[in-house]
Amino acid sequence: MKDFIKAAAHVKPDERQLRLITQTPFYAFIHFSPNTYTGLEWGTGRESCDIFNPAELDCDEWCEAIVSAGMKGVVITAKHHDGFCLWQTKYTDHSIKSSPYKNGKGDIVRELSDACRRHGLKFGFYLSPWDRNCPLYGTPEYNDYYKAQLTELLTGYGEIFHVWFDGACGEGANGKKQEYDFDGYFELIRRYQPNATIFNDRGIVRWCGNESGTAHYAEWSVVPSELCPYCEVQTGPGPFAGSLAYMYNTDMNIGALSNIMYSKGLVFAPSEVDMSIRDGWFYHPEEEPHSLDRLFDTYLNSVGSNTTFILNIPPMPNGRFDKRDIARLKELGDKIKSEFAVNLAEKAAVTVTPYCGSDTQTVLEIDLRKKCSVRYVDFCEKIAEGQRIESFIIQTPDEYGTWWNRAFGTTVGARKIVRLENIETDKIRIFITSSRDTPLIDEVKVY
Ligand code: FUL
Repeated sequence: MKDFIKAAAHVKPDERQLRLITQTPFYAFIHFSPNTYTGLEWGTGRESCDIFNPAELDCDEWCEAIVSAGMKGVVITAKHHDGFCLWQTKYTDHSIKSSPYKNGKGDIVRELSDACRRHGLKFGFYLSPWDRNCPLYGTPEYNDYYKAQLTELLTGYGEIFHVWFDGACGEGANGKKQEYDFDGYFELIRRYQPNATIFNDRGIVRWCGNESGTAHYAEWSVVPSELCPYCEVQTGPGPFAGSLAYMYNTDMNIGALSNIMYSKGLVFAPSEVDMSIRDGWFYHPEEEPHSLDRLFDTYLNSVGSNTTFILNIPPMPNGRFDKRDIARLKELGDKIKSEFAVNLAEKAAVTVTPYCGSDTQTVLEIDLRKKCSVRYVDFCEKIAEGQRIESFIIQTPDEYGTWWNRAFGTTVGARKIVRLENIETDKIRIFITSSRDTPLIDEVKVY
């Protein structure tokens, strides 16, 4: 058991995963398709291309709004389940070329990828495997069609940072379901965009298990290989290896010891929280953007809880973002900036002491050198070396020097932001109460 726990502590991200979780943890999603015009969330695939005409489309405006929220990239639905393609694909007429937009000459994937470069944003795409329009769907030939489209997107639009695969697999136009060739799809991405990360409900970046913006109570990037068959297995089997066939992302304790000891081996697969700024993924005029508090809480619960965060903003039928969404994005960006503006630990003295001689329990004491009002403790593990911390406590002393527990936490990983209720203190302890190997804290910030 001991050796297995140690091995679990040394399961590491690959370069792509590391880049995403440390450099691009917050990015935008854009859902845009005939659904924007019909009010549906899942199009039937029988929509006329004539309805798609975003005459006032302005990808620079999208990018400015996205940048204002502090996001670092964009992923657009190049094709959603209705099969309508937003780019000039050679393989179907159910696309922008049959629409009135720019007299059939438009290419929104091109417009957005160019705008992203102008605004310093990374660009990625969603290509729905489920296609309710394509007559080939449900046959082996569909996988060739899908791969041909994937190749167009991977080779025609510059650097792609993230490719998003939806797990949905419904019936197509002929009533049949499709067996997706994910191995083949992934192989193409590796060939043409070796630096891209891949989202899939079962890894390489995996689904957090809900669409309401909540990381798990303990969010582990080290999970059983049974859950993420496309990731490299980095350990031997757990001491009780058996079957975890029942396990899915919606389970609450995916990476917990009580679970991984039954696995056949462990992989590194960070989780991504996906949520829309409004209830729907597509634009519905009657919906309002979520409150600033809800969005900021989600940010703390995702980026601040060892997951990445993809936040959807749906364009309106005219191709613009709703002014209410633009304003909310800016408020969110401003709030993130102002809450994390002054790092009180910048000049602090930090001492690290093993607790009672244990190398897996450690006390980090941060001497802020003067009384401050503390709202957040923000710290991370050296995630390139793996994820180790199981639990921690934040403590501050009272006027007699007695240390009191102020907050409890579980995992840390790439980043943990702990919210405190404006505690007046000059000293803080992060007491790592359990770790799978010597905890390696990379950075501690206090706000
Ligand atoms: C789901 C899809 O079915 C929704 O329409 C949306 O695209 C969401 C992000 O993923 O699985």
